[in-house]
Amino acid sequence: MGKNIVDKIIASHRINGEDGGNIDIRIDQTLTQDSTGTMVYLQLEALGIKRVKTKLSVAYIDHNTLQTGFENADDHRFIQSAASRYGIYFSRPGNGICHQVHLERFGRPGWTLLGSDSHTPTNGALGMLAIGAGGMDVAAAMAGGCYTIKRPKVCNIRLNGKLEFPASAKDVILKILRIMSVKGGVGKIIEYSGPGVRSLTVPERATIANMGAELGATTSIFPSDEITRRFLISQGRGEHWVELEADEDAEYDETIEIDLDKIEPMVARPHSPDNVVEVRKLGKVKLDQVAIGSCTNSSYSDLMKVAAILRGKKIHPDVSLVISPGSRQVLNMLANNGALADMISAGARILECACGPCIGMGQAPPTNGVSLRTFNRNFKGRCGTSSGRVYLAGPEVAAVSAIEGYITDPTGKVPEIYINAPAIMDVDDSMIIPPADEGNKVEIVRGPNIKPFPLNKPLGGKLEGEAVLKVGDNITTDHIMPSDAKLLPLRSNIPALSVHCFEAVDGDFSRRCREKGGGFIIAGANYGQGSSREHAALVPLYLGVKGVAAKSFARIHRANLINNGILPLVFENEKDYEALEMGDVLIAENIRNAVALADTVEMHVKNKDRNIRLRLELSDRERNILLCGGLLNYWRRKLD
Ligand code: MIC
Ligand code: SF4
Repeated sequence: MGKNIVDKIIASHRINGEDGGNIDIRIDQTLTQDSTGTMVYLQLEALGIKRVKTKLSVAYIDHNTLQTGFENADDHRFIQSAASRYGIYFSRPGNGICHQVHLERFGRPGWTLLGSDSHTPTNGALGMLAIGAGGMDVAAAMAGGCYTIKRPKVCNIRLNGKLEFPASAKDVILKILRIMSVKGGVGKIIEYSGPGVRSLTVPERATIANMGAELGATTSIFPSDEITRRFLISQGRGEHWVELEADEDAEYDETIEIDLDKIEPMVARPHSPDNVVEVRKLGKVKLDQVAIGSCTNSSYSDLMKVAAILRGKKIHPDVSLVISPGSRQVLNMLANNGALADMISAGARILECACGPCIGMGQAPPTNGVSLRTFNRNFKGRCGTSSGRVYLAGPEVAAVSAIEGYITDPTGKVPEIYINAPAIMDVDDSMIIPPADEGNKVEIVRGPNIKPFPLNKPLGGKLEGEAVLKVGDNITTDHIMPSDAKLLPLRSNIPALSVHCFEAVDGDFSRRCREKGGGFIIAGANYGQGSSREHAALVPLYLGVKGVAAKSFARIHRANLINNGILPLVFENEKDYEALEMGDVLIAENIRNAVALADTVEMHVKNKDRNIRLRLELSDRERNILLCGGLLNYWRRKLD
């Protein structure tokens, strides 16, 4: 039987044999960004290593760049000094969004990448196995540990035909989200193939791979072909190219066919990226704001298309248009070829090359405001305005809509635009600082905002606690640990952050946990979808949360719970989910034995005098991590 691309990379990176469907793989590269990075480097320090063992590790600063107080700037210094000490490249604030810069400067076909950000799969566009993970997993990979993946199902999306203007790569992934939903990719890797792949540039592939995260997929991957080779040559890295295609007779667990020529402009409506409809069927939606940028859609070609649409026009007087280029390379090129001037003349407000409004760092829309964004997530409140309504679309729809003042299908409104990126891009790595040769001489700079992170204890014999919260399906990490301009500066200060845990869902949660000494969270399906932020586990740990009983979990968050010694428990009978109420007292006797050996655990609901059964869907390694009280304790023991 022939091999698909995923099989080939796993085969060349696996360390041991397969253990109950779990595979340990070697990690070639890591990336971190600042909002998860401070924690990663604190954890790396705690592992006590001298120098990272990966082939390449990069620390980016792109999320917290507002610097409204000393906190962000202090975190940047801490990360810069830790990077230099441990042998990590440092991409300075202003150099761009981690996934875009990594694609341009570092990603390599056939290699593995582990990143402390859920959109790390963007680099799957280059034929890389690029996976998003919690900070502790990334720290462990840098320390020379492997990364364990559950053997995923490989879902083949076969692309036929060719996109026709104004349809774009964003519309392809929005269409796939409509077909598969935000849960449809859980436990799967999406591998793209078919003749349509050859019509897509690397940045277009990156847009599609990027939003595979919204499907819940482990990652997405494209072949490495002649187009990949030309992209790498344009970045002065032709020598990094290797060909990587699936064998002709490769097998997949599932295949979906997409005809690119039938794709038309799409839009995701509030408040979920899979709430997708064709723009022409949307009806009239008046806009207050249009935001163009993010790791999904801020490549050179995306922004050149935007500039071409805006050229000689003015934006609608009721719309605020903000544009954040994905990297300094992109911004420099737009500045040099005049496209930036076209945007500015049209009325665009140019932001720095960073995540910016995508993570609520500025540009929150007005009360009840409607914002159209080329980003990847439109969860309620993420934009910084709880009553805000965020729609997601591609750059063509966004640019035309900024002029019209309402969400508009560009079909027939603008002449066809095709952008050919230059054969050689402007490469300037002066904002990427190599690590010190003698790392041990570098002192780590620590500001007063950096507080120690909570560390769990080995699992005891009995667990008891109240159900301190009950929530429904598809709870995102933005619900659990919100992030905006006020909260991101607190990412290295768990005690301060803990006051805001679950704030938008239940303003009393944090106080209740303190009063009751923590307890259990009761949740529906796909609990913890979205971001990789480990804070969505670290903060509940700090508040005393011992376990989450859910119908199902999102991949990265489940791993983050385990890595912090919090039990992910799955209802055997979903009726028990319905029956449980906040305030119920749950007791698990002999929990240590159950976690060590059993597939289920019985919990006694004390105030109702009944028992419920929960599944422990754990690998041997996960059992050990939970018994040790988290991954840091587990690795310390291993490294000892
Ligand atoms: C996101 O897009 O939600 C983030 C902000 O990039 C997160 C990381 C974080 O919360 O710091 C992610 O995607 O992992
Ligand atoms: Fe940054 Fe937004 Fe991309 Fe997350 S999704 S990495 S916040 S641009």
